Amino acid sequence: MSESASEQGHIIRPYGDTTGDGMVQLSFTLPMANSKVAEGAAAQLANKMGMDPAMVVHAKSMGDNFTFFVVYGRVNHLVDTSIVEVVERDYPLLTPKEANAAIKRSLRRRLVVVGGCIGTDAHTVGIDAILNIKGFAGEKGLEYYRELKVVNLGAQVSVPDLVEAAHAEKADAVLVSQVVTQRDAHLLNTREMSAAFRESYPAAERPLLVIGGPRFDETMAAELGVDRVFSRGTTPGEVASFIVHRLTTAAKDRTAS
Ligand code: B12
Repeated sequence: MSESASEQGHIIRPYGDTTGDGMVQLSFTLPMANSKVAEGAAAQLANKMGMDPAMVVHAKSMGDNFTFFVVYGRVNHLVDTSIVEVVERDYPLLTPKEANAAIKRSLRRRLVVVGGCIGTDAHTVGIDAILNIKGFAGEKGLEYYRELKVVNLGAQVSVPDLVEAAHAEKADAVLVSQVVTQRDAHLLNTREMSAAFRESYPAAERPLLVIGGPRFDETMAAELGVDRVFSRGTTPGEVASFIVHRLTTAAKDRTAS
């Protein structure tokens, strides 16, 4: 480690027992019955991943032929926090009152939001946390906002049905949830969805496309063809603030030009 970098505080390493000891914890499943050999295999995998020493601290059978492991051990890797890339919030957080006022002022009508889970995904708890009046993490959902009209289409909505609903409702924003990530279904479905909206709308009239789910990488918006990606722990207030900011700024830009 270069002395100046560590002195500046942006080079760090993990710790478990004592500061800077490099200890981390890793969990995974191997397709083997629980046994001494399976534990050895888990330690070998952890070693190959750079953990040395690697201690198997938990092994639990998952059915007959699978074992879940937790391995605790030391890594020598350093982290440079000055080169981390994340999506920072680039819009102000509004209260529902402020969001309603901004919509009224710039759109002079209610802002329409259409949402749902696409593909075969039936995990509606996440989108409901954002849309339903009861909300999430102590915040009311978008249905609580007087100036928002929310149409929640629920689970397993096909992309053509979503596009049709967006047209029928004159949606300003479309909010889509994808929780299942097996075989990258969330990425494939999102790309299909964004392509369908681009095909169906002239560029200037396309609704704002927002995708969310616990295993999305927030830096992937452009690659997926959407306007914003939200990940785990998102609150309704963040989503409402983003939509209002983007759509009321766009309305202002249109008025100015
Ligand atoms: C509850 C649950 C179910 C319920 C769903 C009920 C319902 N109505 O939603 C039931 C029992 C039906 C179910 C079924 C299945 N499930 Co399930 N389920 C879960 C579980 C335990 C919790 C998910 C949840 O509700 N989280 C709480 C919400 C609030 O969190 P969230 O979804 O992350 O949402 C937040 C953010 O991500 C974000 N967000 C989410 N969506 C959106 C959208 C927008 C627009 C925005 C802005 C933000 C946003 O905001 C939310 C609030 O912060 C998870 C495991 C887990 N602990 O996460 C497995 C899990 C998701 N399920 C899984 C699986 C495999 C299945 C099944 C395939 C099982 C099976 N073999 O049948 C089926 C699939 C059914 C289907 N067709 O989709 C796997 C997925 C694995 C993977 N890699 O894809 C998980 C991870 C469990 C596991 N470890 O194996 N499941």
